[in-house]
Amino acid sequence: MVFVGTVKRLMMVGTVAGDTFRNGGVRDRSMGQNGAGVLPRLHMLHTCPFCWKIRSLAEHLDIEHERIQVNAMKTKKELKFAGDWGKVPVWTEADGEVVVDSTPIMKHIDSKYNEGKLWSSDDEQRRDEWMEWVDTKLSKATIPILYGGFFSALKTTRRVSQLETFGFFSKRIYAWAGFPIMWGFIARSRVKKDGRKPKQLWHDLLTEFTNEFGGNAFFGGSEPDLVDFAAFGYMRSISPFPQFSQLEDHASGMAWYRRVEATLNV
Ligand SMILES: N[C@@H](CCC(=O)N[C@@H](CS)C(=O)NCC(=O)O)C(=O)O
Repeated sequence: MVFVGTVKRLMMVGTVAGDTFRNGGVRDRSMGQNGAGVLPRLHMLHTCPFCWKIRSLAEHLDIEHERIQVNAMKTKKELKFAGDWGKVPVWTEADGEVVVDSTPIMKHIDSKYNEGKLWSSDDEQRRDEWMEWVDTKLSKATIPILYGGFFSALKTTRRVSQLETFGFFSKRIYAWAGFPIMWGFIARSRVKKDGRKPKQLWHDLLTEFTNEFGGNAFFGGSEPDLVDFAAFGYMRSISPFPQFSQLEDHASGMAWYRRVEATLNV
């Protein structure tokens, strides 16, 4: 039983994609143990792609907030204050309002701190379709590029064990057991299913996305919008890893990435 539980946790650390985004939204307004505070708080994992969406948006809007890096093996326990959700990112307002699920959190932040300007659009159908595209296609491309090959997975697992907070034993278990699990079971089956090499998959997705700009600098036009920040967040989550260099030679994708990056207050 303990082993099964450990394996399950290992599989969840370091990018678990594929959610349907249906359960999100404002969770509760109670001021629990982790409720009220001075600054808004972001419970996160350093290597979680969904968390990078929120970090990037908060940096763009220059929202002062506290980041709490949860123990990667104890997410459920450390996020108990958010009900049964059990996943990062979780955003907690200073008044105790808890919001879960990355895209609903982005919409919430934009609406509360920015009058909803980044989500407002003349073409809501296009915006919604592309947000869905970003949240399914780009989110699913993170595991293959990080874990899709033997050496790639080994490098990623080492880096995750350096970046995340673990206990003494779980860090070592993760560094050794996380690698064959992520590589063997998850990433390889995704790569096989898609049929393309992970780098090619990213390049195709970046081409498809930037082609949609219609000659503009961003998806949102002359300024980035929430769809840009969601896509940017997924791409940025690869930046702490050596595999990011595989994305750097996609010219239009990288030019867009740098343009979005230039709007952040970091
Ligand atoms: N749909 C969610 C997915 C969040 C998610 O899967 N987070 C992962 C880390 S990348 C997690 O916390 N997993 C822990 C678990 O499932 O127990 C979102 O967009 O926020």
